[in-house]
Amino acid sequence: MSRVITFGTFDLFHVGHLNILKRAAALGDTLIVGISTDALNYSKKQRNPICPQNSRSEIIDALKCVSEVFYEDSLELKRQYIIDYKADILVMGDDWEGKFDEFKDICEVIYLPRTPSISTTELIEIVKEI
Ligand code: C2G
Repeated sequence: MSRVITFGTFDLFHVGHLNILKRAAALGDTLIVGISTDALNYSKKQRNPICPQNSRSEIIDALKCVSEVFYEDSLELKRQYIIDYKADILVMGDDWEGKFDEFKDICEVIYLPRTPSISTTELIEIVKEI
């Protein structure tokens, strides 16, 4: 039984998010998803996500490919989350390529190619222009 973990904000949920979650789930038996809190997002990007953390978490939790969700409160706790959730594999999109290699001592680290031509930032820009 192998356990896969991934992390993300998943704001304005779109098909790029779905693709990575499905592909991550296919690498093991159980997919656990750490959802960045609103506070963590604010500290990283100086803006709150459009959708609050409870809505983002509810959407991810409702997906067939996801077994469990939790809140990611701090980037510094990633090692602890991997240990606590007994993850065998960490999956991230390749915009994070190389950034999590430090965890290769406790799990396998896999970067999957991002889905082209869609992102939350682009969606916000498109909606703004309408
Ligand atoms: N993603 C993707 N294709 C896209 C857009 C996003 O594969 N077109 C992937 C990202 O690579 C990431 C996941 O979807 O693995 C979630 O993306 P974001 O919500 O943008 O996550 P981010 O804000 O990068 O948060 O601890 C790390 C952070 O929590 C990651």
